[in-house]
Amino acid sequence: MTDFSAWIHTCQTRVEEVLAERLPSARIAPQRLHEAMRYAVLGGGKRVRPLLAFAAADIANADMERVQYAAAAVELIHAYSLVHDDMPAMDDDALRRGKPTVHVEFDEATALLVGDALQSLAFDILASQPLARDAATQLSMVQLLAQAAGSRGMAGGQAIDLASVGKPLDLTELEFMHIHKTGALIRASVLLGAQCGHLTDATATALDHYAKCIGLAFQVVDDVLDAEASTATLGKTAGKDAAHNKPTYVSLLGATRARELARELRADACAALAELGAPAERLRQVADFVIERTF
Ligand code: GRG
Repeated sequence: MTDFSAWIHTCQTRVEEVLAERLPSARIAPQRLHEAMRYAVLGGGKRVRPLLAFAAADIANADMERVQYAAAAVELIHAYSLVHDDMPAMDDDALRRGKPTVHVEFDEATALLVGDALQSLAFDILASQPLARDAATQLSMVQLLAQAAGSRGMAGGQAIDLASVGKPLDLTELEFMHIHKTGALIRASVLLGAQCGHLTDATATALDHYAKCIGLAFQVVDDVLDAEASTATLGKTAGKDAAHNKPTYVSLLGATRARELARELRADACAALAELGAPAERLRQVADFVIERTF
């Protein structure tokens, strides 16, 4: 095991433990809702957003005992978005993280409530213990996550996505959509991890640039994988973008150019870290992980 894969394993285990502990037990009423919440969140996913939060924490000398809660909060928002996105009114998918989606395994009403309750739990966790050096910073962290998830962030990006099926978006419009739908939460993951420690304005600006580039690169790679990887490898239905005539980086640029673009975005992201030296090494490694992933 390389040092990086050991680190990934440690971070994934840590966030899994926090999530397992903070998600209500399936033995507590309402049992079925709690069971479905745990089903949606535990034991699956790459945990990319928590990895970004942990990696950014290195820059700010943040205590892992604190960062783990910021990491869990972003993962809960992400999990909620996947549950809702898979529902018939949105992407209508039956497979997620290698198992039936929540509305298939349970029912649609439960899936709606799972998403709602996961979102609330994310903010409960972010607000319920000291994470930042002072209360004002912590309040700004709550606001950062709220804005990233809201109508001018992820939910807004999803609205644009739903409205653009079958429409010929150009690259600028596609980028605008993904900056919101995928990029906003990825940016929040990086900034929240770092805000658990001490940050100068210059470092925050560098991290913001890194996060924006990685958020977009993540989506470019997602588009390539949807076109090229198998359902078994992805654990979700492959080839959906083309089947639904969705504009993607692959449909606009072709897979080869899309892969090049992802690497250019990684280079741009890492250039932003140049001044930060050795503590930025994990962020460079996570950038490689995001770009080179196969699922
Ligand atoms: C329903 C408000 C609302 C938003 C949904 C994020 C999103 C918006 C929809 C997910 C659909 C999708 C496939 C988006 C592309 C990028 C993405 C978020 C992929 C899934 O994330 P991964 O690869 O998943 O990090 P795992 O399962 O590894 O956590």
